Amino acid sequence: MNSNQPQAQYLSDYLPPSFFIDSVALHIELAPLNTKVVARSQVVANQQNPSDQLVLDGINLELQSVVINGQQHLAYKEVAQQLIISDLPNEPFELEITTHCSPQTNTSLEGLYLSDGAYCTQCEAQGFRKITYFLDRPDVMASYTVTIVADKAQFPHLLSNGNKIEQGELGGGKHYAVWEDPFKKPSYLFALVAGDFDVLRDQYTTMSGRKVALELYVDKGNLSKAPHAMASLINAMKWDEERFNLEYDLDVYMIVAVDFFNMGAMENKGLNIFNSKCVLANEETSTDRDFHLIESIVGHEYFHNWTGNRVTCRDWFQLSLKEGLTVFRDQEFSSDLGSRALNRIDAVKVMRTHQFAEDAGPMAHPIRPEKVIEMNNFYTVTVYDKGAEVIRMLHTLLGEEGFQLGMKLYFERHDGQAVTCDDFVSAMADANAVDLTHFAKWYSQSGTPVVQVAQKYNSEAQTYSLTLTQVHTPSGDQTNKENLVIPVAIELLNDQGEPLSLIIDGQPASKVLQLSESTQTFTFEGIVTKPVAVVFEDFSAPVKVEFDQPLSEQLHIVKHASSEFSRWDAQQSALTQCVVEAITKQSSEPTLPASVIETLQSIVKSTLEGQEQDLALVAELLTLPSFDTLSASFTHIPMDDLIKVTQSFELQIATSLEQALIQVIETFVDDKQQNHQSAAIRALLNASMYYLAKVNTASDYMVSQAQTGSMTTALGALKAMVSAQHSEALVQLNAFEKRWQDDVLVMDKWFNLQALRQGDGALNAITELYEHAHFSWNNPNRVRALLGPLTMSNPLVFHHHSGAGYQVLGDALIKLNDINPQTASRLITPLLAWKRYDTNRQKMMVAQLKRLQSLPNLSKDLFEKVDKALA
Ligand code: B3K
Ligand code: ZN
Repeated sequence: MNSNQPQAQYLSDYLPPSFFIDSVALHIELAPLNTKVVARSQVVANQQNPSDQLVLDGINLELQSVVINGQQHLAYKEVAQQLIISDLPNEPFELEITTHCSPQTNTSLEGLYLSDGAYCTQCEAQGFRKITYFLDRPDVMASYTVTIVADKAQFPHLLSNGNKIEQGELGGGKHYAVWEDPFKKPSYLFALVAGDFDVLRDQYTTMSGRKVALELYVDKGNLSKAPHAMASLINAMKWDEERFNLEYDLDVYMIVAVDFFNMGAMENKGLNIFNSKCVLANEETSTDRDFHLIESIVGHEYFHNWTGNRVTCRDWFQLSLKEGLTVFRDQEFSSDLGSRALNRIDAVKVMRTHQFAEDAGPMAHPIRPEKVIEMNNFYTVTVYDKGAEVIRMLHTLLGEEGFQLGMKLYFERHDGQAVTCDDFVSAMADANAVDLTHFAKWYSQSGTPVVQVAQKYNSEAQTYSLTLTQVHTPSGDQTNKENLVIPVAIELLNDQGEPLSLIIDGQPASKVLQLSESTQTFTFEGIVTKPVAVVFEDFSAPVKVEFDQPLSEQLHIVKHASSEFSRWDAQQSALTQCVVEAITKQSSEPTLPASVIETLQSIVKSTLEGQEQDLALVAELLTLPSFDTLSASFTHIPMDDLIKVTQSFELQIATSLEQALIQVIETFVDDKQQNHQSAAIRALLNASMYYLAKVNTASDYMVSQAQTGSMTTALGALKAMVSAQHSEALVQLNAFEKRWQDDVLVMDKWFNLQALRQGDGALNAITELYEHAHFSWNNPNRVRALLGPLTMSNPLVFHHHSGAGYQVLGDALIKLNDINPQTASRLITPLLAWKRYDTNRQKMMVAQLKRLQSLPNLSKDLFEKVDKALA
């Protein structure tokens, strides 16, 4: 192997650190090109893994001096992103390192950088090493005292973790603040912010009566967009007390919104830093999705205070310890506050659209990865979302009470420690006196299991049997697979749609069957007529289900299942089955079966008659599975057929529902209020407009929504018009741009819509937007707003047989490789799946991957993915 190639790290090589840093005092003098950082650390040798050299991590730092116990120290060398210090004292010692760094030229947005003139940091996973030389690993936990010095007029707010213990004036217009964090933490939770902000203040009294100051820092002029995030924070604090008995622990909780940010947000202790897109909202400029997303991300970062910060990860392979668990917690938060069914639908869409694809491609990895080149590449849907599904399965198996007992024991054992996923599972097992050894294999096995379901009804014996078989195929990273413990929640419905009692061996049976062997049969007794089985109710395990269930049974579930989620799920599988059959049969005129159309019609009819409880669920029931979800049914994606069939089915639905949908838009009116009921109406109106645009009707209504509707319906109308290539689409897009040109976050929505344009010339029109005044290659929000939808949600243009779409992505990745490797690495995903396309497309996708591979300065981030994809 070429020695210049980035090296992989392995979970199996974990060793404890040779030294600990108990406390560190940072003195940081901010300057755009030359920030001075003095780090004074108290260093103690770790007798468990002794070494006579102290090896510190550091990237892009200019070293000024190394001082040990007050004496200049010269026994060190700087090599490839490390500082190796030798001739160390035998006793604990004080190490003072002075370095310079350059926030202004740091376009990676990792470490210390400038966002629109404000200093901010992003240290997870390994960004602290861009600020100072340090033991930048999560099992080194220190207490921090931070002094920040900056120009007072330009940077009136100087923030860091913990509590402010001092502040004052210095000469030359400068001032300083000193922050102390009483909780020991790993370096990835360090944060610093300096800038000029508007502040929204509030207060929260915790369950034990402590008062916590809440502060939300936003760019000047944005205060009107802060209240929703503040309300979400208060809801999250209250919810975590009520459901998990967890209370906040510092005197202040700060959130800062910045516009230049690689991800959604970051849970730094006491000082969360957020992408402005995930904080700022008001009723005029934001969609219902935005409001929901903000609530869930504010909750997520808050919940990390216990699951992540108080108990953190021993090493980065354990990332799911905090992320899977915290996603589970934020999903529960959103479900307790809003609609459980819709939250479940959202979560399952992420699994089926993105996670299954990841598990089927070259980046497949277990939720606890075993081999990593660039850690930032592992903040994945597998670690986060499949990780949350694994936690959810534990919850399903142990029940709420058992799960909470496990959480309690986990905190009793590990508060203040850096631990492993095994520690978490042990706490769950011990608190419930159960053996979870077999279950724990979910942490080490990648790939999506398939569960085959066979049903048999015996009318004489009045028994109904379900035979479940688990099948595991080798994934890109792992050939040997083992059987897993799979919870299979079921419901049996009679022909009236009523749920039946479950009796096995004469005893009432749990509705959660446990499949742990290769094949098991479960036989239910006292079943007088053949029932309809709802299997994997609420997606009780992250698996693909193969069940040759007749269409009529699936539609029976759509009508009658107790779980609203399962109604939607059955509808999705019925529609998927129709798409797959049309493609397999190669019908020249694919036709949706009449029974499917009738089911859709009856759903709209009962909606109009006021018999459907949740209109947002109706909107979901009317919508075809996404292109990516449908693609998951094929090993080789029949691109052109899939596009043809879905377009044809959408048109058939539109034609047959046209009159009913016109009635829908005439009956339901958007009152522009922020509550679930109003949001549900908007979801239904958007689903209706999407179909109506396909049959070129209700144009006036759509134009009026685009111009005067709420942000949700305006975007719904525009999306409907753009994807139907409606004659008014471009005129309305231009009008929208004029109206919102001063609001960057709304302009991102406009970029989203532009990226969905169809037809000849669409790709050119999209790339011309690189020159738009609002577009910037340095800002991940702008890049993602344009290239995200183009590459992920516009298959017709991106996968055009000319390969022009792939070329556009290749060009963008080459540019971003220099500017911001993390953003590049997120955008490359569609190219990684090249093996799933036809030979012509394969060749063109590979050509782009090879272009990247040949770059002399290919980042670790892209290297890891390109290398795996081409292996
Ligand atoms: N923990 C951060 C993500 C950090 C990503 C580093 N590339 C946000 C979150 O999951 O809450
Ligand atoms: Zn998280």
